[in-house]
This record gives sequence, structure tokens and C-alpha cells, in this order.
Amino acid sequence: MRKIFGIFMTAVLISVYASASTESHSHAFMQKFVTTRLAVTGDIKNNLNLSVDDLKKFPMQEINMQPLTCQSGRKLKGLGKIKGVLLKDILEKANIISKNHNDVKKMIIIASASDGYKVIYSWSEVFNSPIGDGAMIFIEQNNKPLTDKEGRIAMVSSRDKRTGARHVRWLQKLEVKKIID
Ligand SMILES: Nc1nc2c(c(=O)[nH]1)N[C@H]1C(S)=C(S)[C@@H](COP(=O)(O)O)O[C@H]1N2
Ligand SMILES: [Mo]
Repeated sequence: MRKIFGIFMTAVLISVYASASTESHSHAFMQKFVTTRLAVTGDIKNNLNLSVDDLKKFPMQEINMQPLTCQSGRKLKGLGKIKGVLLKDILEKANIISKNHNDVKKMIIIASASDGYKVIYSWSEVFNSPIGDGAMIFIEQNNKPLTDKEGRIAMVSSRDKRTGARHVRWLQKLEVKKIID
């Protein structure tokens, strides 16, 4: 009996220690990915390097997000009410270089995060489909600056079917690229 109790107490102590260390580890883990500026580069006339305050100078939009869904279909927590700038408004300011009439149709925008997570948009989605009205770089969540879990700057494509996939926390860079000739 005492032996069983001893094993039980050891298990309790191990699990308490493990959960405490995961907590602190995960916060430090998140902190190192937090980004405070967004670089915009590639096939554009104006390279940009935007702080949160710079982003606030663009027209601000608000979206009430439904719960996120992973690409696998798994339901996740929602983002709530988010506030930020549409991707297309940032790209208008960056001024995409298009020498020929058909160039833009071969372009993509790569949105990358500090942990290496990357997603792409096509120019046509952003400028010639309803997706563009919901592709947002956000800097506020429920009227507050973002927490370390999202970073100071994040992004989401709110009109996607499964919104988890193009939710990019710790957003760092947008790159415009013509991918075929
Ligand atoms: N920077 C970054 N953003 C990311 C990911 C990631 O690994 N890194 N995972 C994505 C995936 S696959 C999903 S489903 C959602 C999960 O969002 P949640 O952790 O807020 O539930 O975030 C997305 N954003
Ligand atoms: Mo996901």
C-alpha cells in the first residue's frame, strides 16, 4: 500500500513539475518569435518596413471572426474581434511592378512568420476575388494589442473555408513575386 502511495505521489509531483515547466517554456518560446515590424519586399516600387504605428495610418478595418478551423477540419479557438489593415491596401502602397498587362496574373504574395511558417496568396485572389476583402494584417484583438501568442502583427484570411490555415501569427514579411514567365 505504501509503495503504491509512493508511486502515486511521485507521479503527481512529476506531472505538476512538467506542467509548470511547459508553461514557462511555452511563454519564452512564444516571446522569441514576436515581431514588431512588417517588411514588404519583392516586385514592388516601394519597399516598406512598417511598425504597428505605421500600420495604424492605413485605413483600419474590423472583422468579427468565427472560430478558426484547422486545415484538418479540427475546430480551434476563435480570434474574436480583430482590427487591422487589408493586405490589398498595403500592396497598393507598395505599388506592384507590372511591366506587361498580364504580369499580375502570374504573381503571388508570400506571407512569412518568424518561426518559418509561410502561406501564399495569388494576386488574383487578393485583387480579383472576395478573398481580398477579408485578407487582413491585424494588430488588435478585442480592442487590445496582440499578445505574445499572436505577436504584435498577425494575419488571417477571414473568408477562407478553413481559417486556421492562413492564420499567420508572428507575421514578419510580405514578398511579392512573379512565379512564371
Ligand atoms: N506563425 C505560425 N502561425 C500559424 C501556425 C504556425 O505554425 N506558425 N500554425 C497554423 C495552423 S496550421 C493553425 S490550424 C492555426 C492554429 O491557430 P491557434 O493555435 O490559434 O488555434 O494557426 C496557424 N498559424
Ligand atoms: Mo492547421
